[in-house]
Amino acid sequence: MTLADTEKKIKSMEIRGAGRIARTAANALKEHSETIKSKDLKVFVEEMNAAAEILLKTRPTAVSLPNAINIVMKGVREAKTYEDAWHAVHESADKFVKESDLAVKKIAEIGAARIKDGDVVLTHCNSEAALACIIEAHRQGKKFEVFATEVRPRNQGHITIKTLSDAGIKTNFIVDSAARFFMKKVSLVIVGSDAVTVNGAVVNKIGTSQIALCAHESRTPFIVAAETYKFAPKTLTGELIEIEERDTSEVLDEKMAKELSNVNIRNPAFDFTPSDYVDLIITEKGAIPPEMAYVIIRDYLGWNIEDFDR
Ligand code: RUB
Repeated sequence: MTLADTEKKIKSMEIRGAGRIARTAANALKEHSETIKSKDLKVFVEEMNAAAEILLKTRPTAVSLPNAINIVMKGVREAKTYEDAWHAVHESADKFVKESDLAVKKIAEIGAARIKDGDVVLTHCNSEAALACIIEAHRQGKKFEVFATEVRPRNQGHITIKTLSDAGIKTNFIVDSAARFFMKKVSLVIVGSDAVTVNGAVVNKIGTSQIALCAHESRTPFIVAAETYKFAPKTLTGELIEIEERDTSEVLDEKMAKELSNVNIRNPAFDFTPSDYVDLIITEKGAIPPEMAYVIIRDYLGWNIEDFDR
């Protein structure tokens, strides 16, 4: 796949979900390095930086994207020779993809342990990490059922119910606004994340925070499955996560929208769930309270305030 194809597929959401976006970007940088004809280090670094910039702009919210790009580009920017730079891209991209797959497997093991016989699990959107926990619990023979939301406007819930159904898991499909209606029946909410901030707030698909609020109201545990590369280093400086606002045509038919001259259509793709509504974040390093997000960013991802230009 060319860099332009990858850019298009991420922007159009043919490739979507924070983990997949990150792995695709790492692979895209590796593949792009093979198309660079020059063996001059400066030219190579410039062309790789340009590719990284293009990928960074594809979607603004999923922090896994800049984190993956930083991991792959670190060795390129530090290399003293063209050969070192070329090898750095290949090694770091392969390592990132491998570790990302392993992280999801580890999260699945830890998350599955939170699901017990008789549970009713609600999930929102289509998260590979959250679904991995549910599918692993089912593989272990636990008997439970799932509520999956529709996820307007892009209907990622359709992908979720197909995956759950194919896995043989009893699933109820509901519209997003029915989450509170059914929350009394739900014993556990599991969602994924596009970003976790230093204060433990979780950024995920629009509607997640409403579900968290309902779960809080009915004392239903709300857990988040998130690899450590979903944690956002730049929030150490107080910087906020940009919430992507997508095209209004996803929400309302363009013809109808044109007729409604007094109607302003809004389409934020993600929202923030404050740490108060999050019981646990399951990472590949273990299940942590959201208050430990700072520790993950500092001690595990290795970021300090000094790493940012002031
Ligand atoms: C996807 C979404 C997912 C997270 C986590 O949004 O909100 O819950 O990305 O997914 P979109 P994963 O469809 O707009 O990309 O666990 O697969 O990384």
